[in-house]
Amino acid sequence: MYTSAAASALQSNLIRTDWSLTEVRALMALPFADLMFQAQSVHRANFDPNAVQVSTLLSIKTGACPEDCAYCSQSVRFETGLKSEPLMDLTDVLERARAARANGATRFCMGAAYRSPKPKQLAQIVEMIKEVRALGMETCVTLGMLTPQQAGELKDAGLDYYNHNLDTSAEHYQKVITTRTYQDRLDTLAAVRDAGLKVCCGGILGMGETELDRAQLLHTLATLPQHPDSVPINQLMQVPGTPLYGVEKPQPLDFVRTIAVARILMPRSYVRLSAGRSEMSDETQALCFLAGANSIFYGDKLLTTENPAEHQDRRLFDELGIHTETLAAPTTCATQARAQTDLVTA
Ligand code: SAM
Ligand code: DTB
Ligand code: SF4
Repeated sequence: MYTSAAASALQSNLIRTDWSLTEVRALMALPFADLMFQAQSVHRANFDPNAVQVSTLLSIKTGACPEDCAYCSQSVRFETGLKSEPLMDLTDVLERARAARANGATRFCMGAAYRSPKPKQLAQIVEMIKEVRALGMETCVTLGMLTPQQAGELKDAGLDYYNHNLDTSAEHYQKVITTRTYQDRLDTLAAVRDAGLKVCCGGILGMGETELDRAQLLHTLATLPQHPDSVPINQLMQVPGTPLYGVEKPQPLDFVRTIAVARILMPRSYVRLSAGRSEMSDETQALCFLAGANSIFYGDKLLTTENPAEHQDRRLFDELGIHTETLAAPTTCATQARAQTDLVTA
């Protein structure tokens, strides 16, 4: 076992999109130490093992979504007590982006509770993207399904990343969402990729899925025509009133395993330890970083649910000797560089 793990680790620079499901399942089933050794080897061959990329999220349009995603606080179909908010004004969005930049975030991710954006909404969001970019930050938006033309408009606006998650396996997906298909998701991902945007695509653990569903999700992600540039792995934030409230939570070590396998399958992708950190111990998060996670959402709110307080993350990073990534010049400005230092040292 040790020999085969070590042999695979030697391949740590190889980018493959032809993984078989059998290979993915075999990785999932490795003894923990062998899995972590492979994941660390791949991680160190491709990234600074002590650097983490930091993004901040903002819900720019909240609630009243027509879709029925069984995990989501924002679906109009569930009584979650969430207050709906229309699309935010540009000035308010910019104020939040400046604050995120001052706190050390290099990427600003704007999420909207749409099935798919209407032309007028997209035009307003295009302005937000242009102005946030002008602040020297990377931009990411998640707006639901897109046509190829809409993806092109976002690319022309200067958008860096589009987030569109596959969430789980194709089979389990039908039990979680009935208002769109897995193929709809894959079609939007193709439109985004073909427009030349960077793809942010991952999933959620803790939705009643099996280990096979998790392996199938990772297999689908790792066999897309190109690996997603960013792979968020979320743990379900259980929202009272949603159908998935009360479902059994993933075992922490199974979550770590999933991160490790994602790292091995997609060596050069950023693997983001996403939603759910507020319910994880420092030790679990540390194991996730050891397994190859190298990106987080920073700031005390995700879209509608909570994230660890900023001072907690600063303390954890300090304890682990983690530093946050800065953007390469010329986009990095002096304020941002100062804020990065603050984030690590405060
Ligand atoms: N409406 C768009 C869509 O679904 O693509 C964009 C916003 S939606 C909130 C973005 C992603 O957030 C979802 O695809 C899902 O992966 C994640 N998400 C939503 N609710 C979540 C929850 N309660 N826990 C963890 N992740 C969640
Ligand atoms: C992703 O994978 N996770 C983020 C982001 N992409 C858009 C969203 C997490 C949402 C958690 C539930 C909420 O705050 O509403
Ligand atoms: Fe709507 Fe997105 Fe929530 Fe689904 S995940 S209900 S599409 S906001």
